[in-house]
Amino acid sequence: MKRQTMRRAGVVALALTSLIGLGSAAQADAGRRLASSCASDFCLYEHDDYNGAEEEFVFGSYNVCVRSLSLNNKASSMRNPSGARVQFYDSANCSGASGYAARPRSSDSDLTNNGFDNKTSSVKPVRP
Ligand SMILES: [Ca+2]
Ligand SMILES: [Ca+2]
Repeated sequence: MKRQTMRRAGVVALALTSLIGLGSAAQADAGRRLASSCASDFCLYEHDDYNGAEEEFVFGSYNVCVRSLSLNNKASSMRNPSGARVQFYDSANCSGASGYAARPRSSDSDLTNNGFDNKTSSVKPVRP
C-alpha cells in the first residue's frame, strides 16, 4: 500500500516536470518573437539576449525623460534602432548621473557588464 502511494507521487512529479519544461520552452519562443518585433524607437527586455517581457518606447523628441513602467528595475538587455543616443538612469525621473548610454542603432544583449542589470528606471534620448 505504501509502495503504491509512492509510485503515484512519482508519476505526479514527472507530469509536473514536463509541464514546467513545456512552459519555459514556450516562453523562450515568445521572447524571440518579441525580440525581432522591436520596430519602435527603443526596447528594453526583461532578460539577457532579448528574452522575457519587452517594453517599447516611442520617443517624441530629444531630451524628454521616459519612465520605465513594466520593466522598472528589471531590464537586462536592450535594442536601440533609433538614431538617438539613449541614456539610462537608475532613478525614475532621469535625475542624477546617467549610468549607461546606448549608441544610436545599437543593441546590448547583457547589461551586466555595464553595471546596469535590473537597474533602469527611466531613459532619455539625446542628440548623438
Ligand atoms: Ca532582468
Ligand atoms: Ca532603478
